[in-house]
Amino acid sequence: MSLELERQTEADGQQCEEPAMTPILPTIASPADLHGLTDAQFHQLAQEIRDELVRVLSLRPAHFASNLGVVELCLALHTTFDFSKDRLIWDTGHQIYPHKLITGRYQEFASIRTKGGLMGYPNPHESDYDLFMTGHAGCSVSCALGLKAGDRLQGQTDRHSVAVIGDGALPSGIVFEALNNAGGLNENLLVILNDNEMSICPRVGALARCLDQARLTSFYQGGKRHIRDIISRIPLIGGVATQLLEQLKDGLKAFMTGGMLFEEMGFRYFGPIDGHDLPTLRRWLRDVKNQKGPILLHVLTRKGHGVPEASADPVTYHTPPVFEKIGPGREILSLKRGGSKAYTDAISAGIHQVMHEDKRVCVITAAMCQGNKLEKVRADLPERFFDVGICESHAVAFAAGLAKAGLRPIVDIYSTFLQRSFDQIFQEVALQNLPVVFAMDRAGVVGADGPTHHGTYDIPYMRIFPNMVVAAPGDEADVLPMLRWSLQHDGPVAIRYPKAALEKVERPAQPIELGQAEVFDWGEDGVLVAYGTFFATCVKAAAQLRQEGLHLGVINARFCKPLDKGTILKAVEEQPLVVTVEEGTLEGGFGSAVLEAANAAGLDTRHVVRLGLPDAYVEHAERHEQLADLGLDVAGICAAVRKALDRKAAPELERSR
Ligand SMILES: Cc1ncc(C[n+]2csc(CCOP(=O)(O)OP(=O)(O)O)c2C)c(N)n1
Repeated sequence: MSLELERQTEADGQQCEEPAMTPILPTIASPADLHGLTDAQFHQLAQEIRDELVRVLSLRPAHFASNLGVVELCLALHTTFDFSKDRLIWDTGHQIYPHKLITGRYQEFASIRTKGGLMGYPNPHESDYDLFMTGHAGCSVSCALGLKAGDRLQGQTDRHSVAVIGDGALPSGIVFEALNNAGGLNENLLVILNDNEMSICPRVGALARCLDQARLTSFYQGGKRHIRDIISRIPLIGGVATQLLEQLKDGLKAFMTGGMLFEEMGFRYFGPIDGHDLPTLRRWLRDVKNQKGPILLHVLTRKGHGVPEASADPVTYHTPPVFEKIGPGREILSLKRGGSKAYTDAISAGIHQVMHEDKRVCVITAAMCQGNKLEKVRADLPERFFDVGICESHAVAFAAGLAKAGLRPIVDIYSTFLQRSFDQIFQEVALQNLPVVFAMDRAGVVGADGPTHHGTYDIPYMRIFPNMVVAAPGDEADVLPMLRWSLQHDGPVAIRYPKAALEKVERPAQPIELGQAEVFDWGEDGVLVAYGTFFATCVKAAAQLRQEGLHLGVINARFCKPLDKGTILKAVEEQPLVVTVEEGTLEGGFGSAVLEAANAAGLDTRHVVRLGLPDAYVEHAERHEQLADLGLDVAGICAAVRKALDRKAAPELERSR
């Protein structure tokens, strides 16, 4: 290796001037305005960015600790490269707020994650500095490599390509596919590993141990100086001997720093360096900027840096609830926890219970122990709790193995992230008819995270497999019985539930039976067929319509596949109006299943109305705003019924009761 990059991570030794009194952040309209700032001004700017993060993010839940941790890295990147032409991809995109603040979006920053405001993730509609709209982890290296190869093929060889990836996202399978490809192509690509020792929860797996090894910097720094000394003291060696010693040095360096893995994959590994020391960061970035081939720069940061509570408890402060701002010593004054219990609470409590009832039951999360609320299970039953990291495809194939071995795995993954595992759901689970239960969290609209995170597509992507049971509890009362039932079923079962507060519909208990809907009320003027937790909303809508003199029945469908044809097709045959209601895309969803079954039975379906998510990406907003805009709240369902019944008055749609 020719370049001598062995530098200490101490500050340049430049003297810090007194911080300027006038705020700097409001004057940064684009990264070009960063040029010419002194070290003291950069220091002040970093502080102002953190203050702005605290000011805005204390008002609403948002990614907090990850953004505090990348302030210096963001400033260093934007002062070393020109991302108006160079390429920058922040993996996942949840840590992009400092980047937004210095790329022309400071004035709008207070609107972040609100309806009509800035998105909490990269968004090319907002700025040319955001190249992809993302929110799922692991694709940065692939995209940056593709951009580099694409630019090169079009003669734009002066464009640099940079991916910043966290140590939590690093173990994703796709990252290794990309590293392998990059090492093979030998493209000039810079991958920055932002190592803060955390995913959302503490990072897991063997790679974590490898990175921990890299933190033994004092040993490494001392070791490499020692080797350099030895080489320089050997007189008059040349040719092969020098080369061998250089190779030995590189090998030892990589081994000692945990970078061997990357070196083996064709990357030159540099670091680890202090990611909060801006002069050091800038110097290293300048050094690696014009190196040839793929480079990995290992940067050590601290999640929550600059806010003591956030750095001490990065799990809570990954996305904290609303909090009271900073006290005199920059501490957070109080977190405002609270709110009602959600479906995730009921499912995780149910999982805990069934794991006690049946020793064969295991649970698998893909780095979402906190989001899935599985902390109690992890503490109580660690042997049957598996956090596999951000590796959804692996999670599903691993569950298939557990099932084949005779266990009863529950794969607890958000609907949107489970998309990663589509092929493993098909081949390793469905095709083998293995008893794997998919607990699909966040199925439906999720509010402020927006289009990358809505659980929109799981009904269609699950119902296409012949032997997959596709189910959804209608309310809280259905949750535990459905979970228990699913574990008795001899084949795969997918259960979806939304990011919503628990609701309970008062009624006598009706046991869960395969493919059986629950008729809550049959109705006279029509029937609302709810798939999932819109059951409670439909009961409220029916009550409201009753006051207007309309008697709408309500069916809690419980199963999309197998569909309760006996009940639902009877409704299509007998009722003047059938409204299907689901919290998923209408393209191939529950309503489509009803139409397909009715069509196959030769029934007239002109009086079947489907309510659900449109064939469009739903923007970020509060969940209740999204449901209202989509006509999926009580008012929307009532309006749809009124409209349909007016239409029904037209002679060609008139049906006898
Ligand atoms: C495919 C996928 N699975 C899960 C998540 C949820 N998630 C968002 S951020 C995150 C942790 C990422 O850790 P890391 O990459 O180290 O970034 P950090 O927050 O530590 O800076 C996870 C698991 C996701 N965004 N995408």
